[in-house]
Amino acid sequence: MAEFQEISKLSALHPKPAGLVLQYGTSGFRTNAKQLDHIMFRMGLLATVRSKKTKATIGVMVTASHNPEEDNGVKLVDPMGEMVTQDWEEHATQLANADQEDLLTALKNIIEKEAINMSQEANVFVGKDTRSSSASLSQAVLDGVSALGGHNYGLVTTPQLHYMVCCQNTQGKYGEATVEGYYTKFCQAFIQLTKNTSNRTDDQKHLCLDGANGIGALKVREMESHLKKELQISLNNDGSKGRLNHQCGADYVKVQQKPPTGVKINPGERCCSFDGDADRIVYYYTDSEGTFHLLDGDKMATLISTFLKELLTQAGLNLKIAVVQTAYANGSSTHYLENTMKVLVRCTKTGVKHLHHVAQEFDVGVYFEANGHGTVLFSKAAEEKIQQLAEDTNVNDERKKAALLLRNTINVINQTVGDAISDMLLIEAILAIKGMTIQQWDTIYTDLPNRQLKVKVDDRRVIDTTDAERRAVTPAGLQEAIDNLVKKYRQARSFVRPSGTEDVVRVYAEADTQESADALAHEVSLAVYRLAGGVGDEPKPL
Ligand code: G16
Repeated sequence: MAEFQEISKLSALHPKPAGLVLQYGTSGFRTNAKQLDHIMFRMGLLATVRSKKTKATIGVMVTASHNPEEDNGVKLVDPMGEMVTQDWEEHATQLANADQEDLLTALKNIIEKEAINMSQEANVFVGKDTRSSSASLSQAVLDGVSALGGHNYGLVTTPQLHYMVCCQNTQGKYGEATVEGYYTKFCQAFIQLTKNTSNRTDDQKHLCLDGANGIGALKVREMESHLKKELQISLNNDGSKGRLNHQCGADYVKVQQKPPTGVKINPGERCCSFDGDADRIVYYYTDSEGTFHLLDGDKMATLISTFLKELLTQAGLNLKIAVVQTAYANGSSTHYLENTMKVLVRCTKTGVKHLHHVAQEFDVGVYFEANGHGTVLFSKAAEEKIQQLAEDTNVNDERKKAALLLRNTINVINQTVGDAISDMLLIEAILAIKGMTIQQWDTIYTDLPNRQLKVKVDDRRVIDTTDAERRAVTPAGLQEAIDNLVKKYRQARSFVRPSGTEDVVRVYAEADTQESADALAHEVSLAVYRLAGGVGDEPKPL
């Protein structure tokens, strides 16, 4: 076929370095940008055949999100804006690792296995973040799709690309498939939600935002006029001078448990940080003594699910609500959700794709990773019931008001994926409606002190886990060592897992005091270093 000749010709411009093996990880392929050119080209090919298979538009996002500037990555976005399915992740890994001369055979195998009609039209949306390597790498993706007509969106946040793929495949039902359509949809919902909170002062409308020197900063600037001053953002780390994710951004703030370097924060001021591609957000403030307080994904899940549960009760709607978390969820949050709020809590493996699928099992599924990546999913039936009630002329004022608030809440949420911009608008609206300060939100429950560390090992795949990553199955003796260390501390918990986005093993520990959490995290790191092939210097105490 002519297409295959074209692919042979173009693939020679994007050769695979011999011997390089990469895996489709937590969120696609991710490594140093220098190693990714052939991967991008091949993901362009794969997205095209995925599009033919699904007869729908497929997204390709070029980003390494929270990783450092020199890294990059790529992931595929499925028709409803969700992550690509597991069996296609496997196709992706196979295609990525085929030797240069075997590329066509690998591609033909996928086409055959999936029974793809190659004469079917294809449509691919390509987006990229602001990394310096993203321009040429997204061009490599476009080379992969060029024979079949892809659409280049240029600079967008990851969630904007997910949103546009969904809009395109729902013929505009979810919204207009443009960046402008995105701002219109979410900002209008925000204005509607906050319209009866007009006595808010400018101080209450003010939010200090760290854009991680990434694409989120550019997009917030573009969006600002749509907010009609109902949210007044002072933007730091807007990309004009600092480096992407360097001493700033959601991952830095969450892991280091401190504000971004160089940002002046007034005591009590409400602040938040995006990550490099704006799919994560965390909130924080410092108190009058200068102590830093973090409100992470767990705190957001709690605030949002409390708000939704109250509205569902007021609306008299019997819908099943659940919160989906991962092993990183602070023990206090799970305890509060289960015992005080009495909502169902589920735990999954790390990775939005895992949380998203579990959340789909409920009428209202609130999912958040502690690192600030999350959203809310409403089942079709739930949306219809809310819509009917909002339009019903025979219901009392209280139920009607609750139904209208629920309807606008649905519209302010990007249900395709965790989205820092949409989450920010939702949290800001909830705080405004409840007349709540960030300090009041923070006191809903108190986090157990915790610590996250990274350990470098020779091959992180030696660690295999089970029970939603809460227990290590291999290497031998590691879990036993962790169990024995955990016993030494009060209210303690710890687990380890290989990262799917960085070449490290992640260690998490929590306990009754910060000293204990730090000591436990250090001791567990040492166990990983000794039993799982640590490289470089032994981990030092904090
Ligand atoms: C990605 C995923 C998240 C995950 C994070 C860290 O986030 O989308 O679900 O929590 O990586 O994953 P890991 O611990 O496996 O490295 P992002 O914001 O980098 O796309």
